[in-house]
Amino acid sequence: MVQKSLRNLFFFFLIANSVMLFSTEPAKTAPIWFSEPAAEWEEALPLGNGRMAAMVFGQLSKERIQLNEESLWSGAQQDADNPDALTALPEIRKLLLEGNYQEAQNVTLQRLLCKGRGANLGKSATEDFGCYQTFGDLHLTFPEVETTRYYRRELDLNTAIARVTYFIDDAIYTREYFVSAPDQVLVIRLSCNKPGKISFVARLARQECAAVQKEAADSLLLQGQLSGQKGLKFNARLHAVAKNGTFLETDKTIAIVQADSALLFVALGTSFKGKNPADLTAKQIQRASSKTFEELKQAHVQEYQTYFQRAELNIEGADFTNLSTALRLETIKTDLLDPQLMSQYFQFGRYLLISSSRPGCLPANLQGKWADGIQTPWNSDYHTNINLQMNYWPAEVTNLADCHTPLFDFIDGLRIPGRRTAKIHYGAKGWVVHHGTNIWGFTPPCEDARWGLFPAASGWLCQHLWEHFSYSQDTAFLEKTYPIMKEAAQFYLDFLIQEPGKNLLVTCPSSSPENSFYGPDGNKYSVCMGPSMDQQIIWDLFFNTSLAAKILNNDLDFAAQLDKARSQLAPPQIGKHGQIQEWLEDFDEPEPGHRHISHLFALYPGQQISCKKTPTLAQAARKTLERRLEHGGGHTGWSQAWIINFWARLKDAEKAHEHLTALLTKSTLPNLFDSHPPFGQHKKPLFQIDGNLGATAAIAEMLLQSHEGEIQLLPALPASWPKGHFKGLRARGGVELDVVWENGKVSTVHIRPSKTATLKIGLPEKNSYAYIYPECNFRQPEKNIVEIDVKAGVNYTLTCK
Ligand code: FUC
Repeated sequence: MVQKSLRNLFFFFLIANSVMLFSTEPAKTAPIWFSEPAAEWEEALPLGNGRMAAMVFGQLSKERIQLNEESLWSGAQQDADNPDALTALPEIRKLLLEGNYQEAQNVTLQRLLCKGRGANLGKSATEDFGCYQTFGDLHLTFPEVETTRYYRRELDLNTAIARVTYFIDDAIYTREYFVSAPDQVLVIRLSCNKPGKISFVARLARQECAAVQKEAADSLLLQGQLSGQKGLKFNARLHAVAKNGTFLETDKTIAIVQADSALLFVALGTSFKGKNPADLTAKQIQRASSKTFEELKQAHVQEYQTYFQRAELNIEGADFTNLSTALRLETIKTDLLDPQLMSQYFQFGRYLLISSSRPGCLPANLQGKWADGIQTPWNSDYHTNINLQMNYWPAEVTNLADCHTPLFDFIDGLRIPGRRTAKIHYGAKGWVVHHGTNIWGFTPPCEDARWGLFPAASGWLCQHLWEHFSYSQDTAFLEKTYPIMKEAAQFYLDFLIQEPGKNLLVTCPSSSPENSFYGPDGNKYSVCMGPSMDQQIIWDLFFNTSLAAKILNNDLDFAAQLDKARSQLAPPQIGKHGQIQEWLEDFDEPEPGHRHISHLFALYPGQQISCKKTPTLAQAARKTLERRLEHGGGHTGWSQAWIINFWARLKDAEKAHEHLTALLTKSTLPNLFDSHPPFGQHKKPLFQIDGNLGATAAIAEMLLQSHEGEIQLLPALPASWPKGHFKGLRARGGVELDVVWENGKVSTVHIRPSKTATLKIGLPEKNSYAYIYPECNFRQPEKNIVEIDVKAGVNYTLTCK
């Protein structure tokens, strides 16, 4: 019944909008909106300035705004490196070389892992590893409301402002919320079109380790210290300014009656890295409250838009903006197409990255910076066997390269503990990190080898340094970060062993992220040597580091050493199902539909496998994917997001679209957050940000690719996206592009090179080149390939037919 009326409604919208269906007017990104307050955290609206974060529920009489600050982590720095590992290493290697997986795994579990409890199976709130935690809540209690004539709660992605509007009789109430980066406070304005209507009580609360005191009629201070000797100290301050209202005398709350409007400021700080949160928050409140709301808002919007407005995407389609976001997500379950929702999802991904990863901040964790509770899912930490890396896949291509920098700083910070781990666990030079880490610099393999033994994570992280250079061509950056890549490579040069059977270099011991195989004795194992993902990551690292040395014209002996070792690495192999093998041997696996598809790293985000350069391997990658999917793969958000990227790289537009739709219909919460187990209240999966960000990168990958030495425009454009445009996407080689397309063909391209170079631009098959302005040296090796010599700083327009 509901489905039927929904269908009728959509039909009406389709007709009503058919006139504007193919309008060329670039639409602003539509807001995410609800017609009711959030009943659960997963329906609230996320705000953030990179460091602080807030979730806005928009409840009428009992408003809750949940607060976070990136450094509020339990735990502390610890020495978890295990000297016994090095003594066990030769024995484990010998056992693996003999094919004794049983014993090798046993010894690894007993002796190679960290001291202590590691990440304690993702429940480390009271352990040394620690856990990212909520800062607490701001509660606002308004007079009880019986009914409203109208209610709307929205997040405007163009301005990063959340807004709640409701009518009670003839009074129109508006609440506006934003987390300002320039002023480092959460700002809330409560207003009404009639005077004297704003009355409320505000309080701050945290479920543990904190106490609240009233500093003045208009100011509260929540202060605390997390448990443990080295537990972080933290402070939250709330300050209120009222227009024409009265402050009441209350205990531990701020109470205002009959104001025309009110402004609230929240500042949050911790003692992480020796900071003084009491001073910092006091200064932030003082500074912010000396400004008007309009000044604060203008500064916030201006700063935010310097990021957000760099890229734009409009995939044209019916306009469903009259439906709430939750309803739109329902509509696509009925097979109705909503390409605009996909454009919005793309911009929401960019919004999330901007709001959780600004320069100078910590990187976005498993939940970006939005996490509720004391024991957050998986500690809301940094998993480095896919999740952290995926968070940053959209950074370069969607023109948020500066939002990538928190990851670079973090990688740099892992070098010191990572060197210790390399030396103590493996007797190796360089630095290493395994499957997961935290803000305290945890680097050894954690509590269980089945997921914790992933020594390729440091190599993978270094790919991000290289990609930043690759997109920007910034040699000063390359020079600065080359030592980090070099040191990571040095670790693998020491860690790799010669596998006598095939006479190849392999990692040993290791595992293929979180997957297991049937050993020759029919039992299930994880510990092995030379899993494909390790080999591919190291290939990538050696290739990039060697190229970096050559570009910098420095360290050429080391580059030669890397080139030699790279040629000896076990290469991708094709197994009995026609698939890319996941392990060095063609093992079968108990879970052929496993969510990790690690052995396709070389296809994405790597470059060792590609349609043009290695068509046979690309075909095997396709088989791998098909096989995973036949067995139920892609059942988590991030796994689905990775799959979309794979299909895009395989140039299969319809499959990419099918999986993007699946992500939106199966793994997306009503506020567009990606979902992932564990399950919360009502057995619903909770939030994890990687799927959002991975799919944002995937949408870009469907529209623009640059990994094969040429810029490919619309390489995986589905039939249901016939018309649209993007602006400001970036390609490797220092190029920014805008593209307009119609009938699935490119019509206009604006090219903004930052480097004088020869560019190769590939158009969709049915497309050909028409004209370029300003004229430049031009060649056309194939009908749909254009080769041009461009000059840095000159803007070119290419028209196509
Ligand atoms: C990896 C994944 C899980 C989950 C966790 C946070 O270990 O295998 O699915 O995403 O990270």
